[in-house]
Amino acid sequence: MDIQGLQSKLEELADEAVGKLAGVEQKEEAIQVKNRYLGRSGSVQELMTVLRELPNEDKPVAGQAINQAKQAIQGAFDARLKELAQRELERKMREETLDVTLPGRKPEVSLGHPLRQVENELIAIFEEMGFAVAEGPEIETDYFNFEALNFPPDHPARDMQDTFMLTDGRLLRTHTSPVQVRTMQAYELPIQIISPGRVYRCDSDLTHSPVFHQIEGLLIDEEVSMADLKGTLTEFAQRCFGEGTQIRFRPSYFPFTEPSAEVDVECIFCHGDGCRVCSDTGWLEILGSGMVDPNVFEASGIDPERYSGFAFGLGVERIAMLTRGIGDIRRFFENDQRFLEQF
Ligand code: FA5
Repeated sequence: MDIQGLQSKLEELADEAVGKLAGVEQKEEAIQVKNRYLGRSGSVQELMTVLRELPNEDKPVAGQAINQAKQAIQGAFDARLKELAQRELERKMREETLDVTLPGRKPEVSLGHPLRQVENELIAIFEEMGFAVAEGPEIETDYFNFEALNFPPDHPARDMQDTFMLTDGRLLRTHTSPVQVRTMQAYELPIQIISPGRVYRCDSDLTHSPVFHQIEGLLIDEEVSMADLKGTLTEFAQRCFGEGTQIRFRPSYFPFTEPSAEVDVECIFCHGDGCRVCSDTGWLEILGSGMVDPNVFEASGIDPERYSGFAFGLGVERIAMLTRGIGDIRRFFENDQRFLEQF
């Protein structure tokens, strides 16, 4: 092939490549076409062998012609890629339009589980009244859950709380009262603590759950009397259920308090008139309480001649059911989104 032949072949190849590139619809296709002409074994590259055989005086002109053909193909390739990218952008903009006039979506803000809300409210009330928070383990020994709380072995009072036993002899605590003992043994007197936490009993119906939450209260000092217990719980009830709320004490029995009392609050639904929730009594039971039994003091090395104290234990679910108007305790543990969203 002579120089003229080479020039016209190059023009022909360049025209052909430019024409093909103008028709491709995909980037990958464009790359294939370009490689077919400019790749290492592409048609333009093949003509380099012709260049080598030309007389020396024709070589610069041939070189220039080859470069021109390469530039024309490369230019058409770049231009086509730009067009394809622009087209893709326009398509996306058309399809992914954003209507800025649509109303905004509110982010879902969780205010916590209703039980946690109530527990936090109760803790805040007691903290304002001067109680500090103490905690204890959920897996307990018989000693802390029963023995040091004046439940002798085989005493029928142990049946008051159906216990989940572990195979190693330990148990899931049946109440938060073991924290009383742990606190008496670890803290200096005077003591004024509450202890919130999960407790477990083999117990299940509309108002009883096998896992539930209690808040224990304990105050020990010199000359603490039943009047202090009544004053503290009255103040608590008014802060929790509203100004002027009445409470009453009913004699009861707990091995670790003497005397013991169950505390009822004036029914927050009928204010004492009698309704379905309070079984027409006008009162709702909310907690157990009493003066710390001298045997409990002695088990923890506290002199009952010098010190006295009161303790109480309330059920968080009970208060949550009352203040949130919930009739079935199991609702708290089912994690039904429709229920939880109401709080
Ligand atoms: C006790 O657990 C005592 N430790 C409370 C106490 C502490 C008395 C300090 C004296 C001094 P009782 O078993 O009554 O007492 O439980 C206290 C409260 O826990 C009850 O009033 C009730 O509100 C709640 N409760 C008891 N069992 C369940 C249960 N299975 N499910 C949900 N709440 C329960």
